[in-house]
Amino acid sequence: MSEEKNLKPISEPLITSIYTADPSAHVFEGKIYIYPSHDIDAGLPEDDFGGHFGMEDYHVLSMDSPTDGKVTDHGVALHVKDVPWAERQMWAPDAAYKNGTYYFYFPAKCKDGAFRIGVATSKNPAGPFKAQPEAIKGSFSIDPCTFIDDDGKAYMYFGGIWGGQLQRWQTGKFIENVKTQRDHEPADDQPALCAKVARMTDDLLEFDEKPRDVVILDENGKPLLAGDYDRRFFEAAWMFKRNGKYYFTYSTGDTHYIRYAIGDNPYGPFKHTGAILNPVIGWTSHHSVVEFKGKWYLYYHDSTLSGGQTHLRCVKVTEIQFRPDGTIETVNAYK
Ligand code: FUB
Repeated sequence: MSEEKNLKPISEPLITSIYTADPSAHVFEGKIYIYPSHDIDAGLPEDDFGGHFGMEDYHVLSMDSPTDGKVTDHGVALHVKDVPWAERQMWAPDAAYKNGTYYFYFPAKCKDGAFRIGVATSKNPAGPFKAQPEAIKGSFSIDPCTFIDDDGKAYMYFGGIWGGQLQRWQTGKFIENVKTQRDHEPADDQPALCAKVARMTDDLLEFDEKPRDVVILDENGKPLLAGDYDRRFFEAAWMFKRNGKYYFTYSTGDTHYIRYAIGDNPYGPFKHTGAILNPVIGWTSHHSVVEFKGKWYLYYHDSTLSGGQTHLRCVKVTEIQFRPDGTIETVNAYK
């Protein structure tokens, strides 16, 4: 990312008192609430499996407006010690609202070394949240995104490859012993691993069906291949709907793009359309897209606040523009 380092960021960190990442933004009670990861230096060595991302808790942030620069940090909303099933690594979360309750979704590693996804609830969008005693049954991997469609049906999109372990669940059972994070990844000429989607139960606490593949098609209508590193799904699923179209958005991980693919229903398939965000300073890229008062905003992170350290990131926001055909103008985070 040396080129980006010589340029000026288009946005400043929303908050500098703590490191934050993976911002999931929602409009609740007329404000923007942001549900980020809370990055810390846990003193863990960088390894092949993302062990250096040793996060222990979550803070919720809020803003009256995405552009006024005033951010409230509501403090600790959930700590790993208060989650009976989780042991470590509180990674990228999301939130949803239904019938007077706020739902907070988060991945964490269990004692067996597998990531699972949990849910915690509160009457307040800023928490504190009380965790359910068990992880969501049938959940695995990382990066939950919960999307509630106009008909009230809710869906969870999730998954991440390499350190996110998606490749270790292809048989439906967790493969425990691997030598590298890429063991069990498909060959380059095979279809890429897909994010997963499952409809949620009415109470938003469990999956209501077995998770299905989120298939992303190329320009010829063929599923993207595992070797299509610039476009294939890696992690950071985020779904939004605009003008009746479903936008499945995600990070390409090791090639550092945030991309989008458009479909006609929540399950897809989705046709790869383009990039929302070009690579940022830092290794990971993770985002959300939200509409506020008729404008659309991209919440994202980079590692500028820590001078480029992979695991110490800061969340930012910028407005995005849609063209008349529904495509998105790609954001360069530095100019
Ligand atoms: O924050 C830890 C992990 O890094 C997230 O779960 C991924 O999406 C990546 O941003």
